[in-house]
Amino acid sequence: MKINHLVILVFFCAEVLLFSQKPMINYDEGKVPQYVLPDPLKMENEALVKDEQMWMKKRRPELLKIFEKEVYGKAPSKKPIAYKVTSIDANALAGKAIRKEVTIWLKGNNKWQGMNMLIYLPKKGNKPYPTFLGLNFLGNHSVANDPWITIAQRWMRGNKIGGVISSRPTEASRGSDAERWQVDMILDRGYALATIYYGDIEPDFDGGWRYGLRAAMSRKGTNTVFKPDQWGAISAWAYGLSRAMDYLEQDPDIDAKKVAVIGHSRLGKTALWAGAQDERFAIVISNDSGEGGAALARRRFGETTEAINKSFPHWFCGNFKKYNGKEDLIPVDQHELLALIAPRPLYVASASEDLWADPKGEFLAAKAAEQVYKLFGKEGLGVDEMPPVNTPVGNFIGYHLRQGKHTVTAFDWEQYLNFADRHFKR
Ligand code: GTR
Repeated sequence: MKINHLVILVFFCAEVLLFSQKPMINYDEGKVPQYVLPDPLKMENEALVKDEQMWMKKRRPELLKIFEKEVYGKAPSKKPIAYKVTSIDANALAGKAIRKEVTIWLKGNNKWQGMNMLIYLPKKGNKPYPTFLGLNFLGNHSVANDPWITIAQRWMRGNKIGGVISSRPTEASRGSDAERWQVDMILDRGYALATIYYGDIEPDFDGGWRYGLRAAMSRKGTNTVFKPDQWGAISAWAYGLSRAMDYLEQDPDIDAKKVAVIGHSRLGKTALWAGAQDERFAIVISNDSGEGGAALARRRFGETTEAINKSFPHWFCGNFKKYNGKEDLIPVDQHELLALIAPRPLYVASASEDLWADPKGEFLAAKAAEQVYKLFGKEGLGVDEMPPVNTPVGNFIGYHLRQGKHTVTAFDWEQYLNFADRHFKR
C-alpha cells in the first residue's frame, strides 16, 4: 500500500470512529421511544403523597435531594452576603427610570470578587416594586442602550453580536442584548428589573470554576477535586441567584415577596433550579430552557443527556454523566423539577423553531407537573393538548409556544408581564 493510501485509510477510520461517538440526535416525533415517567407523587419507599403537607414535608425534600445528588450537584449552605451600592442615577433612560448598581459578595470571603447587580426601578407607581430577577449572558451593559452602566469585567465568550475582544466586552457591546430584555416594556408596566452577568458568578467554560464561586467557596480552592454529587456550574449560578435574592430582601425599593426569577436557555435551567430550591422566588419563568431545564429527558428529542454532558461537562454534577444514553435510569425527570416549584406560579415558554430544546417535551413536562399543583387545589395548564403557536394558556402553570427561534422576544415578555400581573394581583 502506498503511503498516501495509508494516510487516507487512517483518516477514514478516524472519521468513522468520531462519527460513531457523536451522540445521535432525533427530530422525528415518530422515533421518540416509549418511556414511563417517574411518578412525582410516589415516595422512594413507594408511599403515595396524599396531600399538600405530605408533599411539602416529605416528598419535596426527598426530590430536591435526588436532583442535587444526581443532576445539578449539591451547593454549600447559605452564607451571609455583604453589599455596596456603587451608583445611583435618579434620571436614567431619559428620565424614565432610576438606575442602581450594587456589588454583592460573601461576607469574609475575599477569594470571590462578587457580582454586580444592575437594577432599574420604574418612576411610575410606588415602591416597593415587584421585580424580575434574571442572570444575563452578555453583561449588565448589554441589556439596555444606556451609556452609564458599568461594563462587565469578567471573562466572556465571544458571541455573534460582537463587541467582545480577547474574552472581554468592550464599549461596542453596550445594548447588544437589549432586544431580549425589553427594559422599556418592563418599566412601563411598573416592574423593576434586577440583573447580573452570570460570568461574575462563574465563567462558562469547562474549568471556569477555578475563577469563580466554586473555587472561592472550597477549602482547597483551585485544587479541589469535586465529588460526583457536588455542584456543577448551574448550581453555582443558581446559588448566585439566591444570594441576589438575599440582597433584594434588604432593598426597600424592592417588594421581595413579588420577585419573579427568569432565565433563557442555560440560564432558564438555572432559573428553574434556583426556583425549585428557594421558595422566596414567588414566580419562576423558564424561557426555552430545554434539556436539563423544562424538557423531559426521557423523550430523547433534540438535545440528549449525552449531548449536553459532552458539550458542557461543567454544567451538571459528576453523577449526571452516568446517564449518558441511559435516560430511563435517571431517578427523576424534568416534570419533577417543575413540580418542585408548586404551588408557586410557574411559566414555561418554548419557541416553534427551537427543536433542539424540544418544545413538546417542555409542554409535556409542564402537563405532568400539574398533578402536584392539583394537590394544592391549583389549576395548572388547563388544557390537555399543546396549544398552537402564539397562544398562551394556563393558570398556575403558564405555557406558550412562540413562533420563531431560540431567543427571548417582546412577545415572550408580554406574556410574562401578564402572568405576573395576574398572580401579583396588579
Ligand atoms: C446550547 C445548549 C442548550 C442551551 C443553549 C443556550 O448550546 O446545548 O442546552 O442551554 O446552548 O444556553 O443557549
